[in-house]
Amino acid sequence: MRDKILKILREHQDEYVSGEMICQACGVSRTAVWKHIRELEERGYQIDAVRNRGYRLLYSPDVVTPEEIILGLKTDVLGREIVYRDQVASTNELATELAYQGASEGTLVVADQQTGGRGRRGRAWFSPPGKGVWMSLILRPKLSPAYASQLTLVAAIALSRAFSSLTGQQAGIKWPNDIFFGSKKCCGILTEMHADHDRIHHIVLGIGINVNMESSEFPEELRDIAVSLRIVKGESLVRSKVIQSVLTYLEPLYQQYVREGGFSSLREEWKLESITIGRNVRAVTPRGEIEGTAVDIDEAGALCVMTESGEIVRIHSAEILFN
Ligand code: BTX
Repeated sequence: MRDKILKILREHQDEYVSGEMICQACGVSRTAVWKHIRELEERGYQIDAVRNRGYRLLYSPDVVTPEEIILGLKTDVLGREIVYRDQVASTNELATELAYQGASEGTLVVADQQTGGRGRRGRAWFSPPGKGVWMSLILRPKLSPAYASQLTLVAAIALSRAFSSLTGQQAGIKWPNDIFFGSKKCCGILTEMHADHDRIHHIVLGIGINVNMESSEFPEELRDIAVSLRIVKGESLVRSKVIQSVLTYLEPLYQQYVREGGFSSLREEWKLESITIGRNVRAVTPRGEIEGTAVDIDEAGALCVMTESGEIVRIHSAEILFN
């Protein structure tokens, strides 16, 4: 209901909309309308209310609530259900719980702040309030578990494209799960799945995006390695629009990944967004370090590194450092 009222106020931003008109459009009482208006105000919206004239929206805050994300979202599946929290330990954790409870394909879990945001291998992900997009999508692709980790690569294509388009600057993928501008990271992806031997039950695709932080707002240890879309663009962005853009770029790529059975048909598109191929890298793997030049990505998404001896090593999981 709040979504509907907000939509009406948005459509008439330059004029007052009578309480009566809202009541009729929404099929609720005047008292109910007034209650929803109060709730919107509590969430930071400024709404002018004038006797005998009605309501006018003066200001919308930069929030990542469902009503802001839904308005103008053009996807069919991704983000059609949205679960929002002001604060959560980790959206991946909450999304996992909801997935086990049967949440539908495409459900988006989003929080203003994470108190225990995680990266890979138990690392922490800095997720302060009001500045970033901390979100997880619940996906249920009918694929074998072998393809699950490839979803990270598919999402990376969408994110890189979305960020380039939002900022006007070229973003790029650092294999496997980071999006960079130049030598600094603005986004990380954490894909977690629940599967049995032959099928995926669900994948939680976690995405953390630094949107509006200034350099000084990053903790000391991240200042040299992290960047936000705002720093790159030179002006702040509306976080709900960032989410909409990501979902819009991701949906067709995700559908292709499901239809074609994995990442391989998207390999060339991944390469166009990559900042990894052609670089001298050090890959820190569970079985030791490999140094060489990243020369390709294979059909399964493994990074192909040519060592000094000319041997090509396929790397499936590693920490990549640029030399
Ligand atoms: P990663 O393991 O590849 O990267 C984690 C590393 O990135 C950290 O050790 C730190 O050096 C650096 N780092 C931490 N926070 C930031 C930040 N805000 N910006 C840039 N660099 C940072 C990457 O893991 C995957 C991160 C996924 C985060 C999302 S947020 C929504 C969802 N919920 C959740 O708990 N995790 C995911």
